[in-house]
Amino acid sequence: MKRPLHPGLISRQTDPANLESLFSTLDGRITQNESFYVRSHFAVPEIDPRSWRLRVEGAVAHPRSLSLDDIIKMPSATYAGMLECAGNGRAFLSPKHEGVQWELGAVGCARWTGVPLAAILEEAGLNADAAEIILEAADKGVAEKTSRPAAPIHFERSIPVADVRRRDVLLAYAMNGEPLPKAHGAPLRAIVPGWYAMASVKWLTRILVSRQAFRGYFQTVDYAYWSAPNGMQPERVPLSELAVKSQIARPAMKEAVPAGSIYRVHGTAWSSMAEIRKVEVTTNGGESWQEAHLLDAPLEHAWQRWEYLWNVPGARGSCTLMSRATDARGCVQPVAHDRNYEGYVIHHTIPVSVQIA
Ligand SMILES: Nc1nc2c(c(=O)[nH]1)N[C@H]1C(S)=C(S)[C@@H](COP(=O)(O)O)O[C@H]1N2
Ligand SMILES: [Mo]
Repeated sequence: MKRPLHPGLISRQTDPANLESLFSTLDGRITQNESFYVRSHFAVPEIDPRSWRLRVEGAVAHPRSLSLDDIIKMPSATYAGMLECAGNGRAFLSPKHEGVQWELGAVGCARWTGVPLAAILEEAGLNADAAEIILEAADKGVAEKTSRPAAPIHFERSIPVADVRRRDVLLAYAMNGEPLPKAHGAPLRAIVPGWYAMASVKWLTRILVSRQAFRGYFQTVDYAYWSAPNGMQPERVPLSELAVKSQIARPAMKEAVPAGSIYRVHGTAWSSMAEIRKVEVTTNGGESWQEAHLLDAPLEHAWQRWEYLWNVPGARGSCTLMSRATDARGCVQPVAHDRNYEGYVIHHTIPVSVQIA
């Protein structure tokens, strides 16, 4: 029997397909491949895994051209790592921001298997003056935020050399024990844990070691924000680290909750390279907050599930819930969106209104 392509996903855009997961169906800590959100800027590229090569070039002693077999034969690593799109939650912003109108589901956590990027760079021999690693992909098209007609560009993104090791960057060929699905970057994608997922480049074709800071479209025009430290000239800075955040899976927005019941409010929480210290829940629009129970032990690159047993009032009416995470560094979710990030880094406490019925 042929499995439907995306049964558990909500379409947010077609051509290319952009799909979000139903966060309200959150169950285990790991998101299944069929339910994992898909965020692609261009059409899925046609790649024949037999002729596919990963080129490793630039400021290295031994440039390489690796087949998928070469990569699979290297010592592998596996970890549970979450990905969140930098635009997750954009639909809740007011005023509206342009871009895909993601609600809660442009986020997930999967087990990735692959080769550490550090091992590949070690084999190639980084030059002493190597500064950044540019991850170049096979997909290509005309960038959205350019005046047309413009030449097509490839999707590409860079990471500083120091972050490759510090963040356990992986070149993954398997997702939850299955070969990496096409939509998620087959045959090989990067996983950059702790960063917004635009850095986790899919359909990799080239690792280019650069001596300069890369200024590509997807880290200057898109997926970047204006910064002007100490009155300096404003410049575009690439988005990178995930901000501390929690989300409520249930109740879902506008759900009817039985009056007088005990209701299990639950969700997940995460932060970049820091464990979650606590999650608090309000059921009265922020007047008072109660501490939720963390269900998962901290695991470096994964999210943590939490729950709170709510004594639902006996009287009918409407109610506003919110959750608020604090990480081990003391970072707390803010009450409002920071507009300097435009339609990205949406991690404020998002209200969930329910009907007590
Ligand atoms: N080559 C390529 N890599 C990409 C993208 C893309 O469009 N092309 N989208 C990025 C963005 S914005 C996100 S949020 C994640 C989504 O990964 P997923 O589709 O596996 O969930 O992939 C990133 N890697
Ligand atoms: Mo994204």
